Amino acid sequence: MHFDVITLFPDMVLQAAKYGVTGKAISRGLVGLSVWNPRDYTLDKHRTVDDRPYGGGPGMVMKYQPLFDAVSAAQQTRHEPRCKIVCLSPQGTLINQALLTDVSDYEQLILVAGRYEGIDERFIASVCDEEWSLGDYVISGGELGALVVIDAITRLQAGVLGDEDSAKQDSHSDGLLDYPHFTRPEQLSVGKVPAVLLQGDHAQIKRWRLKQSLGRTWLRRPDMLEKKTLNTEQEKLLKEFKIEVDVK
Ligand code: 4GX
Repeated sequence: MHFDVITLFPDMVLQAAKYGVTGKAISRGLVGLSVWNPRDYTLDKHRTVDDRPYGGGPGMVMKYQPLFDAVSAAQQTRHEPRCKIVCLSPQGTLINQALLTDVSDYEQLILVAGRYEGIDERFIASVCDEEWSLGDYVISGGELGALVVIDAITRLQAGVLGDEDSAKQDSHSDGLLDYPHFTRPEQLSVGKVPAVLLQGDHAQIKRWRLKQSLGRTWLRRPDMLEKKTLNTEQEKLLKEFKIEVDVK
């Protein structure tokens, strides 16, 4: 996967992408990242990327031409057949693990990170394939959205995570929340590690973890459980969890 980010703040994206799993994946050549500044594609001496909105109102709007030329430059350096152009905005489809998994086998993802009040609608309508949103809140620019998308998709690329902590084990990958985690010491003043995790019975540990995942999803995210059909084993574990919380 090669990521191209169209942004007025290219250093923000490059610096943030240096850390952790994403940084390692880039340095190992498992994913690629390029940035394109629309200001470099302006044609006037003031290098203008924005202008006042037709119809009036507060704020500025990003102009069509510098964005169009920046995206064209990103497309021309590589000619990947499986390429998607995505604009980050609060008007977009809410992203989730399933959507990001669907696009994880694309060869190129061009992410348009806008600033100001918005982008000329003719650019969104005629150049972008999709509009994606991080969530129902407003941030100051699309860069953090692009970084979230890059991070989440990079984790899904082959060879990025070790086999042990494969992306298949991530919360949300099977439509459930993660189970609770514990590490040393066994005893703290605020509580002890559940006994089942200390006994080494791996079938029992697996059963306990699945029960916790189902129970937490039921307690915290009933909307996620409604979208899922549980098998007989999962139904049984969730019933047990409900009885256990009732007793406590
Ligand atoms: N999830 N923003 C983008 C400028 C903008 C406005 C309209 C295109 C169309 C956001 C979000 C988000 C604020 C980033 C407005 N660009 N991005 N920006 N929520 O709030 O992704």
